[in-house]
Order: sequence, then C-alpha cells, then structure tokens
Amino acid sequence: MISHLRLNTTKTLSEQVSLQVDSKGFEFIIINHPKFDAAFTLHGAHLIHFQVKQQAPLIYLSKTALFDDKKAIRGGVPVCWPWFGNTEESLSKKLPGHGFARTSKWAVSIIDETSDAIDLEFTLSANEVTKAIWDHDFTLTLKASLSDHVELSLITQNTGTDTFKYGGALHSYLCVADITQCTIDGLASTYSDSLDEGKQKNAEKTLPIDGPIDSIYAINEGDVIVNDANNERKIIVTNTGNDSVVVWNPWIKGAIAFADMPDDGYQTMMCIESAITSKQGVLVESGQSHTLKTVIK
Ligand code: TA6
Repeated sequence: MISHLRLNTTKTLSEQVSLQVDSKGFEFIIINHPKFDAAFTLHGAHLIHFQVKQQAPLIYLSKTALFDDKKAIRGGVPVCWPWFGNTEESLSKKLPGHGFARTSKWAVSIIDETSDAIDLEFTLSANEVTKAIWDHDFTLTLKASLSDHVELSLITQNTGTDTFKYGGALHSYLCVADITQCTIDGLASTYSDSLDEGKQKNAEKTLPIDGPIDSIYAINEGDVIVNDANNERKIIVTNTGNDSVVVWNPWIKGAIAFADMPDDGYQTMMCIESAITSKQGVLVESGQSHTLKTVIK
C-alpha cells in the first residue's frame, strides 16, 4: 500500500524500524515487524499504514495522498488538534481546519519492540509557530502500540499556567473492501447531521452506507463495529476520552472534489473517529493532562 512511495532508508532506528525519505526528503518511519507492517510520517505523527501479515490493510491511505509539509495527508489517522473541523474562532482568524497538529513536525521519542508489538511515542511541544496560532503552552504525546491491532493514545498536557480548552479527533480512515457492502453497528439512536446544518436526526440501528455521510454521534463508550463484508471481517473501534464518534465518507462528488483522492477512492474507506466535537471541549488545567484514545482491531 505504500510501495509506490519509493522511499530510501536514511537511518536504521532499531531492528524493525527505519527512517526513510521520499525524493523530496519527506520523512517516514517504516516498521517491518515479523507480524505486521506499518508506517508513520513525522509530519503530523500520522499513522499512514497498518497491515497484519496475510490480512487486508486495516488503515486506508489515498493512492494520491500528497506528502507536503504544508498539507494534511489524506488517509491514515490524522491527529486533529486543538480543535475539531472549523470553529467560529478558527474561521474568523482564518486558522487551519482541524487544527495544526496534523501539519506540524513531531519528534519520535521512544521505540520499544517485542516479538508481538512495537511501541512508539511521538511528541510535539508549544513553539513560536504553534503559539502564533494558539497561544498556550502544551506538550502533546501520541503513544502508538502496534501488534495484531492498533492502539493510539493522544495525551494533551497543559504545561502553562492557565487552564485551556481543546477539541479534536483521531480521525481514523479505515480500509474496507467495498463501502456499499458495509454496515455499521454500535452507534447511538440519534445523530447530528453535518451535511444538513447539524440537524438532530434519528439513526437506524444498523447503519447502511449508501451515500455521503458526515454524522456526529454523541457517544463515548461501547464498540463501533464496521461490518466489512467483502473482506469477511468486522473492524471494531473502541474509543475513550472522546465525547463523540464521527462517521464520514465523502462519496463520489466529495472524492472528485479532492485533489488528493482518486475519484473512486471513497469506495474503500470509512472514517470512524474518536472525537471531541462539543463546543465546551475538554478543559485541561495547568499541570494536568487528558487522554483521547482509539483502539482499532
Ligand atoms: O470528520 C469529518 C470531517 O470534518 C468532514 O466534515 C470532512 O471535511 C473531513 O473531516 C475531512 O476534512 P479535511 O480537512 O481533512 O479535508
């Protein structure tokens, strides 16, 4: 799924992990574990690939995703932070949608590997660039534990003196065989429809996917199950620290409008996001931290 990127190794970080670059010097952390393959970019601490050997990939990456240090990557698990989508403030100040974490360069700080798993830790701390956008002191840590499944924990630490509010998402793009053959279970009985001015609507118990969808379900417990029928599997997503689950697929018109997704790219992806979307967000006091997590099996 990432072989088309034509990467060259610049540094071996451990037996199974290397730092690789594309022809423009864009940096990737490539993981070749005996039981699975995975890849991150340092740009955004973005998981762009995860596949257990002999299985279909779990995470979708657009074949035409752009690897550019100014842009967000289409696919994988974008770290949307410190706000979700656009807020009144981000619109009025012309700040980036879904915040700046996904377009910032992170550092990789810990790598621990066993015969079953690899744990990595990425960090991003407040700096001049982030302070010009969002004037708070913070350290953001993405802990990734990869084994026969994916666990991502985003820890927001307030290193300043004042309480701050944040929102965001682990905006996971799941890889499915055929979206028209997928259904979703485990969502709430009502949702806010972002395609219809956020109107509250009643949901079906088992959700079919037969058109564009951008829905916010105000749930923060239980499993969300994607029945990926043509892969003969169920993808189970378990979130914690969130206030909602966002379900998104742009469908054909949306895919055509994206420069970084093939026109048929919507057919093999489904976003199930561990999100903080409410206006009140999460308040983090000075010296305190909050964890937003997703587990994808
Ligand atoms: O999470 C759903 C959403 O906010 C949609 O409204 C959609 O625009 C999507 O994220 C992708 O956003 P992006 O900024 O990555 O194009």
